[in-house]
Amino acid sequence: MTISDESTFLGIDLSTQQLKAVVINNELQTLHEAQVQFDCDLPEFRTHGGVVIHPQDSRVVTAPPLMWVKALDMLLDRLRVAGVDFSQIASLSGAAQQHGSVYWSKGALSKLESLNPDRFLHEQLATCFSVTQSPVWMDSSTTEQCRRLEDAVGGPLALAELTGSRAYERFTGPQIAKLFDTRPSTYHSTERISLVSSCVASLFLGKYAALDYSDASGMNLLNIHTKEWSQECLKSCAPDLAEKLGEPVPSYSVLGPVSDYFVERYGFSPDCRVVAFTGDNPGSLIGMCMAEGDLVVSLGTSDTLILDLKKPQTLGEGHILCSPLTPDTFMGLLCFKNGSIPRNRINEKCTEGSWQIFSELLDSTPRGNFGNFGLYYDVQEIVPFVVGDYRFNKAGVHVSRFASNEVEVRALIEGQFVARRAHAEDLGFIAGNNTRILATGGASKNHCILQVLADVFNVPVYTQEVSNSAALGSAYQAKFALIRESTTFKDMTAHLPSPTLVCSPYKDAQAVYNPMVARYRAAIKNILQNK
Ligand code: XUL
Repeated sequence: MTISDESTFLGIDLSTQQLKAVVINNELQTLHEAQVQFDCDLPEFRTHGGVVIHPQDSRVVTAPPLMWVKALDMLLDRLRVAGVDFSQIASLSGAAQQHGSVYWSKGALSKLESLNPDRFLHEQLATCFSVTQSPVWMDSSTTEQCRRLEDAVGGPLALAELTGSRAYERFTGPQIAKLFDTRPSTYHSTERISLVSSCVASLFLGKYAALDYSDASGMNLLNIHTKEWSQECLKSCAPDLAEKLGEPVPSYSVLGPVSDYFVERYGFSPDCRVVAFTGDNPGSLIGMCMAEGDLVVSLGTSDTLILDLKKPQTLGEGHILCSPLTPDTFMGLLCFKNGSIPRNRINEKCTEGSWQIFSELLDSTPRGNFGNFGLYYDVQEIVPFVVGDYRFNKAGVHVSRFASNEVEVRALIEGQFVARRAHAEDLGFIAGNNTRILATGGASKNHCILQVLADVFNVPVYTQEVSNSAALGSAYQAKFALIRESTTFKDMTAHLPSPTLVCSPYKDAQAVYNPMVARYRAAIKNILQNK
């Protein structure tokens, strides 16, 4: 499709709790947004926070793929009501929560290829999933499969060198291995395995969409250097896996035209192109328009850090993913499950839920918190693999509580950011003169929290008026994929407003927080040894 001044681009983001869409114009300005909240808009699927935590084993966390399908029907209806002219959309792309897997049963492809535009998608695809509860990124039930995969390739570091990560419980390879171990006949009755991202792309395409390199890097299966499946890894997880996954493609690939279903039901142009979907973190990297040296810190349900890396480095913890924008570069990713979960709990406990008082308490304590230090993990953390509350006084002695609410509040925020910094440094992050932190996510609205972030990293913190970086990034990718032969992403986005400086570090920040990072490393070593 040729792009005109009237062309628009659609970006989708299927996150843990909701499905969102943004439509932008040719100048990359937002025209329309819509969203569907899984818990309240689709209560029949009985999710909490978009997921089901299994009562008999809380490490098992899933979501029904049919709920995501039904959400797409609703989202498109909401866009229509909002006045979106679907015929102007030149291309669309999307992002989704990473690592989750969708299992299509035998015969699903022919259903996808012959969708009837008079009926909802969820009615027609109701029997298309061989696994009705898809494992999602919050699942941590595959430790056994992780060890087996690491052993198969020569240990955790060898796996990290090959696939960008040592084995992680939520990664798709160990998840597929668990399905094969525990339900082999279900595995065999599966004709295709999608990531959550490529599942949504498949709906738009009306056939199975290829996985993109960036999201495929979150599976422990892709050789991130050659961009091919690692045969050793596939073999260790399950038989005939290559054919169930299909060939991965660059994230900016145009996969084909939108399916007739969308043309006839919503009035999409038959020329509208579907661009490969990717993970929400790669999508955010695009949406935040990261410049060299930037660190994106997203403060949401989970806290995630994104680094732009020219070269991958072998690592103990954290992830290296193929870049969604360029063929030969990489991105570093760290994901901490205990982001807003402990922030909300400590806020409830210390202020009965008032963020205003929380901020006042944080501001009333000095940097360094009189030597008190705390780490709070409500749920099993990914990095480090610990759970529980740990409080230490000035003398480094383990204490069960702090003397005041203000000390507790500061201990939480300092402890979180000191941990984020230690692991970012392990991943290759070095604060230089031009380094900026681009903060996003719910807690980035709180300047007192961002001041602690600036001080701990000793780096200025900026924010952007981007409420949903992954959906916006997908809309940018939709356009970029059509014009990348003739321009760079940097040029395409050069006219967009620059991020706003919100906090600069205080002069004494390094002196206060460098020792605290060392203290964190020692505390974690100790906690892990005494587990
Ligand atoms: C990244 C991760 C999460 C999900 C959540 O590794 O597990 O950030 O992508 O959406």
